[in-house]
Amino acid sequence: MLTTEPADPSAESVCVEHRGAIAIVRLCRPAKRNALSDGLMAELGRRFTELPASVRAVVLCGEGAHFCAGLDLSELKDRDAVEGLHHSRSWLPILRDIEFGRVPVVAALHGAVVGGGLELACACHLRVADETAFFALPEGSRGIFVGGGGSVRVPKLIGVHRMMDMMLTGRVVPAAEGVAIGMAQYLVPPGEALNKAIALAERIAENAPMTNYALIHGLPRIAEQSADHGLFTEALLAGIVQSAPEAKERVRAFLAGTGPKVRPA
Ligand code: 1HE
Repeated sequence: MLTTEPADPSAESVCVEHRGAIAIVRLCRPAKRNALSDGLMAELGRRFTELPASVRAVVLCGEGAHFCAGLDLSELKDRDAVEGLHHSRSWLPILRDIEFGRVPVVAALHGAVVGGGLELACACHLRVADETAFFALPEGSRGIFVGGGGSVRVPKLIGVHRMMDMMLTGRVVPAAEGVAIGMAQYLVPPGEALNKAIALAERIAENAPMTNYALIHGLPRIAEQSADHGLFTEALLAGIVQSAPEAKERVRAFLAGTGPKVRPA
């Protein structure tokens, strides 16, 4: 069943559709290429924190010809250093709630995925790019800096040296190259990013919720721990996840010959 929840007309536009266990969160400001105004960011944060418990995976996408043109440059005011610092930090809890929320988030990318739009995409767990997608960090040419966690999240995907190149030279990375260097995990034909992202989200939603939760909260943290601490965290998560009744049932089903087998790709 598909239900559409109209966005609050007084707020900047973010729309949410529910399809069974999947929520599709859409940036709906195509006239401004889904530029991230303060209002849109607040609405995005609200939409993610208010997802009902029935949602087991989310798809994040953009309306119109582009995923997202980044920070709304028309709101770049004459801020002093302290105001600029606080504005930048105002994005962080919103992106943290996406990255470390309750459920995995799959970004469906097409057209421009630039500046803050790329930072937003990098807070998601999987990224699907169609062949029209292009990645850029034009902050260097605008005289500003990344401020939505990009300097932390982007190098984890593509390495400091590639981010340095994108910011120093304004290099625009096309979709296929973006996938090859780790910016996104999937490359699909033009117009297919949303369908592929929904298919992936539906597959993810079939997993035991506690396994998904352990993955999105555990893997990034373990990656930042020492090997010894990481192995201990892993053992703790393994113990908790396998103790869920649903996990026991899944293993029993496989042993009884009714659970799914792993097939060659
Ligand atoms: C905008 C924005 C925006 C479009 N803020 N209004 N981001 C950038 O530096 C990217 C700036 N945008 C572009 O390079 C292009 O607009 C696009 C490649 C994304 C799309 O091009 P196109 O030809 O489809 O659209 P357009 O004609 O350039 O833009 C349509 C309208 O959207 C136009 O407004 P209009 O009133 O004249 O119709 C544009 O002004 C408006 N628009 N992008 C405000 N970004 C946490 S720190 C993050 C720092 C950053 O993100 S820096 C990167 C900012």
